[in-house]
Amino acid sequence: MTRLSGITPSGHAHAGNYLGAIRRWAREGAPGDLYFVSDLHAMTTPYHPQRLRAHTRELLAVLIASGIEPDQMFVQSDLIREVGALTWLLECTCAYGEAARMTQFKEKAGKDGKVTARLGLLTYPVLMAADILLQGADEVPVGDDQEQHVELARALARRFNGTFGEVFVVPRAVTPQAGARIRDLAHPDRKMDKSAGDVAGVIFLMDAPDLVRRKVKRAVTDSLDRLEYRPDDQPGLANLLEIVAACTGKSPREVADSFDSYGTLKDAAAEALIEELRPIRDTARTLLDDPSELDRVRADGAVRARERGTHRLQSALRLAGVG
Ligand code: AQP
Repeated sequence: MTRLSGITPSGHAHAGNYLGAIRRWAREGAPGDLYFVSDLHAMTTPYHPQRLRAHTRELLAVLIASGIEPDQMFVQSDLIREVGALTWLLECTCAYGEAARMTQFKEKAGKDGKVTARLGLLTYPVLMAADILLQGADEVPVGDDQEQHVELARALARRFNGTFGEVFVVPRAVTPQAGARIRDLAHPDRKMDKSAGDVAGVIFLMDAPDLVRRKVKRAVTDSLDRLEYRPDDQPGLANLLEIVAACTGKSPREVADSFDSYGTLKDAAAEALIEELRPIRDTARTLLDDPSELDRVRADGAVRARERGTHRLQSALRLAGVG
């Protein structure tokens, strides 16, 4: 069984990515799982080319440093010819209305979306379908916001198979076990985000320990001064408790019971994060300082991912009457 998960280099990887997703991939992943850095997905809104390249390498290094097997990962753009070709076949299978009604497109495109949004923002779910169908993924673990896109991939796979001939595995969206959902320390009303404009409340995996301490010290809590786990009433405090819980394996309530002031809890949260992230940061830094190892993993990953997908692409092209 093949399960496919992607992570977009839309910024530096943060503690939320790690505690909520990457760490689980490393600990609970099965041998058939595939992980890819979805750099082409980061191009649907304005971006900076050098930064995109650097974030892509950093994410690859973080995936390796986290313990995911290097032979299970690849970078999406290394397959741009295959993925691009399949995207075109699928775009010619997809109705405009199907793409235009995607909730994420409507949200990200905004009010004037139809006029000013990049065409790639509209068609990106079809690119995502191509990623999934090219690799023959059976399962795609996604949050609520991406479920609709996997539904589209299912619809396109069925339609293509029905119209031209059986070639694609019809994928299933699966909901991953609820992991830690880490909030922005400075704005606990929103999740920790790679592309946040204000990074004061975002703990990046590559942040130095002193910077982590400073960011956690300034985390927004509240004025109730009551150390209880109440996510609805005290989201900032709950976030710190969840962070310590995610790092120590305790429940947030147990963590709340073991502290008697916000100050000591913040110190513990900072130290827990620093220790949890230290091995990832150190190994990722070593990999980034020695580009040859990272280049080798990347090149091998590209070869394997291409081998997995090429026969499907060739069959699809032949059945569609081209190539
Ligand atoms: N704050 C978070 N807490 C827990 N898990 C999180 N993830 C993202 N933010 C948190 C999980 O990380 C995986 C990869 O995410 P993605 O690359 O698809 O990015 P995203 O979900 O859109 O959120 P980001 O990382 O903050 O990026 P941008 O700025 O582009 O929105 C996913 O499994 C996601 O759930």
